[in-house]
Amino acid sequence: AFYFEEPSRTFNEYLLVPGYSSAECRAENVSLKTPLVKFKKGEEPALSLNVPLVSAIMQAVSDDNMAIALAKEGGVSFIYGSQSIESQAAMVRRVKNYKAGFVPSDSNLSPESTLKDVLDLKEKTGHSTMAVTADGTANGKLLGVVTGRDYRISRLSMDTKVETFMTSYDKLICADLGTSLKECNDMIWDNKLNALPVVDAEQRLHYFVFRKDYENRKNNPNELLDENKRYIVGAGINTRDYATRVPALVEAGADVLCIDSSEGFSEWQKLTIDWIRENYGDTVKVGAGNVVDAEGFRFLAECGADFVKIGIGGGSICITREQKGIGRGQATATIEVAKARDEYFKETGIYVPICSDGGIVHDYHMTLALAMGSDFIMLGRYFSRFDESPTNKVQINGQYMKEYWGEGSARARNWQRYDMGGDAKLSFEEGVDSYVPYAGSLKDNVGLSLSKIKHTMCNCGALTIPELQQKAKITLVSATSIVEGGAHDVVLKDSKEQK
Ligand code: MZP
Repeated sequence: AFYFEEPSRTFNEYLLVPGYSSAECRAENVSLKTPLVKFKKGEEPALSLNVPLVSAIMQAVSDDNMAIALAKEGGVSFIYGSQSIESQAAMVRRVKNYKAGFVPSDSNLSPESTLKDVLDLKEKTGHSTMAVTADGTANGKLLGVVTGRDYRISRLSMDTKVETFMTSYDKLICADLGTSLKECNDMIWDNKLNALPVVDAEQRLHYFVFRKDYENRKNNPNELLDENKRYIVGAGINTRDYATRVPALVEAGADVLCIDSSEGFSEWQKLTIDWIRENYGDTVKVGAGNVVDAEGFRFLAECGADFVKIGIGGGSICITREQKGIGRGQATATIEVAKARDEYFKETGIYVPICSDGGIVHDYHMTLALAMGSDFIMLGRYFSRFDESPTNKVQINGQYMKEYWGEGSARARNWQRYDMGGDAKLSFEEGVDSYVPYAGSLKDNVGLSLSKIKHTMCNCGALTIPELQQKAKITLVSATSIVEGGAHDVVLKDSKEQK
């Protein structure tokens, strides 16, 4: 057997030691832009992230709703693959068709239409928002607007007639196509509207400007859109049904794919990438993984992966290490793979981004993962706690929780992620079904985490991620100094406040 010289370690065992910060080192000067897919020396990657966060390929994390919310903040979701090809492609399509405030001008809805009619059309067209007017045309009196998940929080039944809901939009004041966003917003405020329909010269309705959209967009320079002003979205695939799943996802508009496997150092991944290259050349971007050492990285890089994902057994819901005794501390795996990525770049001139996947507990773990060489980070538990995750919010002992379960749990039944090919289905679980404390909106939480990352980077004298990787000074910490790092030797007044 081969023995590694050093024990493998987790992020919790490390800290960053500050470096010199110049007066320039201010959070507002920090750029978190980072490559998502491989590129040649001197060239730009075909896809980049504005913030180094992607959401996990999991049922409890990444659906279309999450993807839109995260893209608005500059990251990317990978829509989970443990569902039918049709429903996964429909989720991708909904993200790609999402345009804030867009409504179809030929909806043909009338006051007699039911909420179900509206939702069916919304689903069919993939539009995020539907307008309902009194005579069913854009010229008619505006009765209501149906957006996102409104119907789930309302008490309306599917048979409710549209004329009985959302009648608060009783004024139809239109802006002309070409009116600036600022002018629209002024009209919204002056007329006490929540939304402003924008029409063309023939009075055809083109889109809505929402008060909230405007406010969000104004403060949101990170929003991640490709040339057509559509949100960027990823999707998970597996090493079994790729010949049918990949074409469906590509046709739906997925920008990037990722082979979702708990153990990626395998011929199955090579066969999957080979198939994609044979059929699509380099036009379809596909990440691969997961691996935890240099050998695994090189294998996948040579197979042609567009990025490589790192991590076995470190996920919060993962019991792979207990069940099978395989895995590696996430920090050690990241450090070794980053070194391999740099060597590969030196040798070939091809930079293959790496993604540390799983095991992030505190926000500073994100900064450590980046400093250790990760180009971006995949998170499951973190995103599952937000309003935008697809799971139920429940109250347990007076505290709000969200459900969060592993892809290797009996609940997810994502066996293809764990088996090694062939027909046999795995007979034991590698993940658990759990609760996580509800944390509020994605926007607020991501904003806070990124602010911490930026401030820490400034402490290290770095204004970009590559600069952080070059300048970071990282130290191992002893068990007793970890205790020193928290509040200690004081009696806390309110333990809830501390959390
Ligand atoms: P975390 O952010 O919750 O710590 O970890 C999320 C990651 O755990 C996922 O991106 C995936 O790689 C991994 N995962 C998902 N399901 C399981 C499982 O059931 C798992 N074992 O390990």
